[in-house]
Amino acid sequence: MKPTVLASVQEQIQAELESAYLYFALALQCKDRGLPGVAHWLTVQHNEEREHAMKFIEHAHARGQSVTLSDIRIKRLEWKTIGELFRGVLEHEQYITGRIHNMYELAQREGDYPILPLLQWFIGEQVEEEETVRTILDKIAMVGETGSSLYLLDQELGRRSE
Ligand code: OFO
Repeated sequence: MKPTVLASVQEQIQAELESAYLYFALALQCKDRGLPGVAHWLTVQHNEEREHAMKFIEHAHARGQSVTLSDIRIKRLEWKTIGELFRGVLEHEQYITGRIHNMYELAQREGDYPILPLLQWFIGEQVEEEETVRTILDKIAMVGETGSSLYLLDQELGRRSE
């Protein structure tokens, strides 16, 4: 593997683990604020992010590379309403999408063909992730985010499966 591509994989493993940490922190905040369904949704998201990190780790290992972890940079997301929370989640996912696209461009430039199918998978995954969050934001815009609307939304998000 070219050192530049391996470095981008290392950085992305870190970014995925930082996403996991962010969503877990938000899940705990939601639990404290009486939103168990949103907390569940975010915990499932946290698990997915760890799986994303594992996909990159397994790819590096399959190609005989070793992976080391650096310190987690803690990203904070300030929110008062769940609309603010999910807008922050969408922004974060758009940032991750940009990173994946940059990795794809780099891998193509460097002629690292073996990683392209994995990155292609992530490109599709990011489309799905952004769509899921946009759908939640659309619902919030439609029904509001207080009182019984918030209660029902919390229930619905609590049904997310792993
Ligand atoms: Fe790993 O997709 Fe979200 O961050």
